[in-house]
Amino acid sequence: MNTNAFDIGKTVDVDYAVIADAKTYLQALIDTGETLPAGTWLKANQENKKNWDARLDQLAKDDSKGLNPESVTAKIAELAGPNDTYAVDTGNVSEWGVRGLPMNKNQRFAISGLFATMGFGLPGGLAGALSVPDAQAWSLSGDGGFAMVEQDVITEARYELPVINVVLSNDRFGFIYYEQAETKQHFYGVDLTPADWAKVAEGSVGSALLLSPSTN
Ligand SMILES: Cc1ncc(C[n+]2csc(CCOP(=O)(O)OP(=O)(O)O)c2C)c(N)n1
Repeated sequence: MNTNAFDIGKTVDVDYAVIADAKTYLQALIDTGETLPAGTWLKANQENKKNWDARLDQLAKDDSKGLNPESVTAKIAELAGPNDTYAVDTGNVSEWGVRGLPMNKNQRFAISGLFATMGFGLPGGLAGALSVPDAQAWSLSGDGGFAMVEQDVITEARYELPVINVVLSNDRFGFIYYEQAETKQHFYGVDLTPADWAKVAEGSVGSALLLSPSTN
């Protein structure tokens, strides 16, 4: 289902194509009043989803190995307002964002879907603040993606766009590190020199905070 016919069947063959806005179409389906009995597939996946949510909650509470990304997204979920915007960078951080950021109200989520361009998060946050000025704009980046465009925080300050930029630092190109690990390659070009991005931002605009498990 897509509003753009060109995108249908592009990456996977489809049995049944619908050219429509998902929200409108799903509502129209619900409005038919027709239902199917819950089969084993549905029940198994409802159970999977319950287990998965419990697992994410468990990780969010576990700081035994440092600050988990799940703890960070759980905190954002707690603070996020109904119209907030999230701009999420490319990398493992994309997965953390998809898993942890609430999209249950009128929040909007932007990601570099087609090109997977690193460095998308910070300017995306700026766009969020400009697009929905009466809500909180968030950006979520890995340290690699943030390092590419860090100077954009100066632009945010210049135009008084109060974006909350969250940087998940793991001192590596995490996504590529795991790709190399999974495909049993030697690690090459995936380690980043540790930098305190909170201090860099503080030097640029005056305020930033380094979070760790000991930060309340
Ligand atoms: C401009 C650009 N360069 C390289 C890549 C390939 N790439 C995809 S994810 C990634 C690593 C991202 O690292 P980081 O921003 O630190 O986030 P993490 O995966 O650690 O969460 C790289 C190099 C890309 N998608 N875009």
